[in-house]
Amino acid sequence: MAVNVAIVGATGAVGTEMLRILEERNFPVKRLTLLASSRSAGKGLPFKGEEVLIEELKSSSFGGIEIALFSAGASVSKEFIPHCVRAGAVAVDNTSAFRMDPEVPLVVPEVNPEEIYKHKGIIANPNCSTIQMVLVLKPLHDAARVKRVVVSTYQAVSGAGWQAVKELEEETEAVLHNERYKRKVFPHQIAFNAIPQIPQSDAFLSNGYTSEEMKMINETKKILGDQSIRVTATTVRIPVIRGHSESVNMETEKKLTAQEARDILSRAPGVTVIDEPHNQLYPLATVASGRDETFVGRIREDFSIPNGLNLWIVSDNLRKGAALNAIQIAEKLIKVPA
Ligand code: NAP
Ligand code: 3JN
Repeated sequence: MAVNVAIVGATGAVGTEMLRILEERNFPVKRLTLLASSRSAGKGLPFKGEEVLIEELKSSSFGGIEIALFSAGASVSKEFIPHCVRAGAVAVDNTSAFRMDPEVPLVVPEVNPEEIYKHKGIIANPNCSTIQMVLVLKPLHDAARVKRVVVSTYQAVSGAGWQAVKELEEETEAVLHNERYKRKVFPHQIAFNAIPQIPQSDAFLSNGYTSEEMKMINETKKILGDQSIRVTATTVRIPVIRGHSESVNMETEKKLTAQEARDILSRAPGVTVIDEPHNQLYPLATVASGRDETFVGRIREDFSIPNGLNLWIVSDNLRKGAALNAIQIAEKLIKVPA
């Protein structure tokens, strides 16, 4: 059954990826509406060989829309999703606006698909760093109950939007040519650097964490349906364009050997194990970029505690971390087999 689909934030890093994935997966689109700010209204974007005109987002934009994919920031979602839901559409929201609302399912389709059907008009897509981590944690949690997670991220600049990608490219050129560069996005030089502050624009919270770190902590517990899991996170921006990497240390109730974890993960949906360190094979951002799977490797026992594992997890932040996950939710919503 074909449906009327809208993309809100269609010109953005996530929005353009949504457009590409709808086409790639041949999602049954009856009518496609592309919405963005007044800056983009009147321009066009290609979809299935045709140019689709971009319209300015308004409260009246949702007539006849059945599924709206939101990716224009949390404040836009807070303002416009109520209009969208009143017009009878289901909003799949890529922003943090409703993620922790107890009435709103927070979904990774391979992990908690049953939540999709409990929606009351809004389904939230988790943060990119959370999605790739819970895909790997879920089967290990089912097998051995995860008690504690310590995660450090190495996040690509595309997670901060197009302007951030442009800044990395331009600043890299400037540094290499010993020229001055006026930054607009990051608080420090991102070229040849690592910045332990995500998002770059937010103040640190009173507990010393960033909002990205607290998103990972709170969203993981909600998606796994277990508030008792202890999670701590440090999120870091690195000069990579695409593909978030994560070092995850976890403690389980039941002992899992590295080989048992490898076997479990090799059967996990959406996960691909690359773990041949002696052949220098492990997940890399360059390998994950443009791919749908989440890659895991460097699987080894943490010998400093009785039941510990270390893992290295890499995924394309714009695909599984955002656009693909949202479209997989929409597919399940209209019951299209993936
Ligand atoms: P981006 O490249 O900066 O694009 C922003 C998009 O939002 C553009 O299409 C922009 O339209 C549109 N927009 C901005 N203000 C608007 C307004 N007032 N009304 C209508 N449209 C407006 O950013 P991005 O990386 O795609 O991210 C967009 C949002 O997606 C983020 O703010 C975040 O909430 C969410 N996101 C989620 C994840 C995740 O982890 N799941 C990852 C990245 C982003 P114009 O081109 O017309 O300005
Ligand atoms: O920085 C990244 O790598 C991911 C960024 C996600 C993001 C950026 C701006 C606003 C979000 C998000 O998805 O949590 C938001 C937001 O919606 O609050």
